[in-house]
Amino acid sequence: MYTLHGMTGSGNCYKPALLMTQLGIAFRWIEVDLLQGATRTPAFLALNPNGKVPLLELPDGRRLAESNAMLCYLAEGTPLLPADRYARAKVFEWLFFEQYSHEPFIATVRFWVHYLNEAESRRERIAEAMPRGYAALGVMEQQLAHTPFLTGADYTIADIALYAYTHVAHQGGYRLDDYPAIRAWLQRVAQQPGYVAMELRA
Ligand SMILES: N[C@@H](CCC(=O)N[C@@H](CS)C(=O)NCC(=O)O)C(=O)O
Repeated sequence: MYTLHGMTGSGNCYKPALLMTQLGIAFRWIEVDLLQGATRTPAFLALNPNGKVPLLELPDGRRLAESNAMLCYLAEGTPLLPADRYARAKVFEWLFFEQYSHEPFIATVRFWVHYLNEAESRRERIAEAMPRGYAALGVMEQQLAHTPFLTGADYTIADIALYAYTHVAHQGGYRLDDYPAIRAWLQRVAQQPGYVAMELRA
């Protein structure tokens, strides 16, 4: 059985949980409260020297860090990660985009505002980050105005990776009013077979 170490409410942790649920892969969840420093204990650092969740333990005991690496590993051989070389590279394109151009601005602002309640003290950093978050949303909007999913006609792990923080972007203060294609896509993703909502922390 797989074991996923994660924090409830973390989009990065939700990604592999959503995928495994959709693929019917059984897993157990171990809650790691990073707000209490649980990712920095010697025991956790022995599992992931980078001190971050999610951390996936495979049934044979091997471990995997990095949410998007988990998506690739778990989706191998399924339609959610196409075998065709170009189609696959297009999925990777969105996974790398998510980590470099989207998550650092959308997830980070949400973390400051929603989890740390530091909207006021981080006002300047938020003001710097938000235009870059909106730029990432603009790139998604442009694509989704033309295709139902990010890489085209089919739902893939690219959609899971980008859905995770886009659907809770409002918790960081982002508004999606000007992004109708993204809003329609969020609904489309939530209608996929086996979809489960992200558990949110109060
Ligand atoms: N690139 C990593 C990012 C993981 C990450 O930033 N995890 C955060 C929670 S969402 C974390 O564990 N932070 C705790 C820490 O840095 O101590 C991934 O996609 O898995």
